[in-house]
Amino acid sequence: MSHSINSHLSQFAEALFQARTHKTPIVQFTQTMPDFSIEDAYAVQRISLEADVGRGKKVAGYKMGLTSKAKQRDVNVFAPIAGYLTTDLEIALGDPLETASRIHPRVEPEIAVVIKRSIAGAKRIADLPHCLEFIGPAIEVLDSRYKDFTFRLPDVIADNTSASGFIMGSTNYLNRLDDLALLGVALKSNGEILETGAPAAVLGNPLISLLKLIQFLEKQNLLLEAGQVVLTGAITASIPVKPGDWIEMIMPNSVMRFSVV
Ligand code: OOG
Ligand code: MG
Repeated sequence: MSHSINSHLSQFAEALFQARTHKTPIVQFTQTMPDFSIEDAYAVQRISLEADVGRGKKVAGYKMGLTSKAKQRDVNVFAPIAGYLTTDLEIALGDPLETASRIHPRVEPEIAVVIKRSIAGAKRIADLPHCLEFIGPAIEVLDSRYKDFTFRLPDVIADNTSASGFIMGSTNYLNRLDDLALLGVALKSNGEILETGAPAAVLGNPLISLLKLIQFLEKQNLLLEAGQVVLTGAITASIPVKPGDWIEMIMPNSVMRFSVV
């Protein structure tokens, strides 16, 4: 990390915070600073997390992103990324999604987990199920703080992977982990199916995404703890939403519906 960039990291976190607060998108950092690195970007994300905690927010868990080819193609960035979730980002199932507090929101279907007991040293999928309380459908709300919802890899990492909200479903697939990867997902907008997929799109199995997150956190001496939520990454491309839309995510034994206002 060069010195000149290092001194900019707090300013970058502040610029992203201002963009989020005032709903004014900013120019991608990589446009003006081509050597802005992935390491710098995670440092900006870390500064934002600490600032959010300083503002009284609480960490709800973490998210993986760009874990499916569909998503990677969607935003033209081809590597998995991780971000954090705060409790205020959760939207209750059935509540309307507000656009007024966002710049250019999109939604995407995911598999989420809730942790039952701390997971340390997990190496294989088989190490995970007994540590989970829930695994099931969730919808993530994204809102890039960059102009035109475009970015390169370090930009989107710095912007906490576009995190803007999440809605947890209630159907628990813990007792059908064997076929979870191949359970169908459909995303509808105003009654029309816009995206379909299966959780296998996420690195072959969303639990592989969870393993990647655990390993990423372990490098920072962090553990997933009981009650924390993890979004494993979108199964399909995201869809833009606007006031008046009616969104549905359908999976076996699960329909999640909300309106956009
Ligand atoms: C980046 C965040 C990606 C996912 O699930 O793939 C993400 C973006 O698309 O803005 O959350
Ligand atoms: Mg996502």
